[in-house]
Amino acid sequence: MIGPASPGGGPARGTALVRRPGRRLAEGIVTYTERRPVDADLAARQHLAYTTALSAAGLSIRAVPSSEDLPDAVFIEDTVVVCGDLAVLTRPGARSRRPEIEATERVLRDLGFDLARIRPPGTLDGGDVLQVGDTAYVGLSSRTNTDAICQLARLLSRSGLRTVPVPVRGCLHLKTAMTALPDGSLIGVPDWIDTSVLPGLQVAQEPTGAQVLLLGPDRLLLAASATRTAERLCSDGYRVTTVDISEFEALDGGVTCLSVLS
Ligand code: CIR
Repeated sequence: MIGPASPGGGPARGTALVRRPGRRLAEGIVTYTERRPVDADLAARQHLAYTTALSAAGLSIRAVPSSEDLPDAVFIEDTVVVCGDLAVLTRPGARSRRPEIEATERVLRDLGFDLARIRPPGTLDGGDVLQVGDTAYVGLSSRTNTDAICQLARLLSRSGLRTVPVPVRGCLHLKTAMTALPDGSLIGVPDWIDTSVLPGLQVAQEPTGAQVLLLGPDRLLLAASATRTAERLCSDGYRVTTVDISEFEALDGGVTCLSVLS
């Protein structure tokens, strides 16, 4: 959880950690999409609209200082896994992203989190960790390895969570492929994950991935690119807000990767 330290001890709840994109955003890593130009001004406006949508949902925003030297730092989700008062600093699979951890760590320390970290030879991106109730699904992906999954499983077991590794293929992270709805059901793109280890998966066949961020018991934030999923979830009775994040999608980013929610 992220927020100002609470009077009762431990960090306060209901906060979103974000990191503004820098001017060199276009130099971010591209693995699964064809590289195309990224408009830094448009990206800045899209990021502001994203942050505004989080505020409108009642979250208080805590910004980690942006960095001009780290093009992928806007994808802050990959730097930490938060579970209650515990923040597990990751060790990103892409070496160029490892310096991003420092600024996240400083803010989390300020906020009073209990800090732990993934150690070598483990590599883990936060985008591979989906917590649903007392289960943490962790993508075994091109960025996250088995060693890190074992380390994370040990850390999360102290908070009563069980860890289920989920092989991921054809997309960057587990949360690109799948996310959870407020009732705990899973939704995503079955071609990109090993569904045999999952209790069930509603199909959301979107070209850019699962693209659903849970903001409350009936409130969801979706990427504007996920049009069919947005229509379906609206008709299922959810309050759906959409945001255009095209400039981040161009760098393999999705709607969850721009924040860490508590
Ligand atoms: C990368 O390749 O690391 C970035 N360009 C995109 C990271 C997206 N992160 C996420 O979906 N959690």
